[in-house]
Amino acid sequence: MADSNAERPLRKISTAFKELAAIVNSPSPEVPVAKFSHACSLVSPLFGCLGIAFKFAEMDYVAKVDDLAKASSAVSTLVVMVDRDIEANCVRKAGSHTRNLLRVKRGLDMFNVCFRYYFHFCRGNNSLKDPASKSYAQVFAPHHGWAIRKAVALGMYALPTRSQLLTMLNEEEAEAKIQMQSYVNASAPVITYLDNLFLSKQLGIDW
Ligand code: 1PW
Repeated sequence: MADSNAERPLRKISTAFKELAAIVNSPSPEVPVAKFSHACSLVSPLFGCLGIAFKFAEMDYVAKVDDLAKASSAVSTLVVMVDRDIEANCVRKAGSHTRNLLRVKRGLDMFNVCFRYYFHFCRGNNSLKDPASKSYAQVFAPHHGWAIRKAVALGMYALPTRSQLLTMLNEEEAEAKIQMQSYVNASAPVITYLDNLFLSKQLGIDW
């Protein structure tokens, strides 16, 4: 049984992304960096659920979200943040806010894809290896070198089972699916918004 007093990360994530979706779906979207980085920080526990092999992925994601949170004290919206990096000519520089934003976007996208695979191909299957491998292959692998791809492939053998994951998320199967679907729906327009932000400024999204 799910413990009603414990944290339920999936619900927090879906609520936060519904709020972001409402902003990006508005006629002139202004996404506050603080609100965006807070929503992204709620996703960090999902990386933490993937097992010890993915500790490095969690640390990398958390560091990049922290960088965006820090940026929010000096810049209001994501557009302003990206414009500042363009002016400073540092968009692609390691550690730039814009570069970190692109990496964080991939993290959001990976869970979006992972949850969708989970629904369509893994009914009744207790392993997370298929949805996790497929979403990694689709979203991150094209941007990672051999060593990282190899480490991730090995980590796939140490993923928790679906039941272990549900226990960590403190959810029953049915409710978890509702919350995952809600994240899939809400994060889609947010991810599209971010892609369009990069493309509209001719920054590209494949680096
Ligand atoms: C749904 C389960 C899927 C599990 C796979 C999770 C793997 C996520 C990828 C994490 C990669 C961590 C290793 C760090 C890589 C960095 O070199 C790279 N960061 C990312 C997020 O791609 C680039 O970072 P940089 O050079 O811009 O600081």
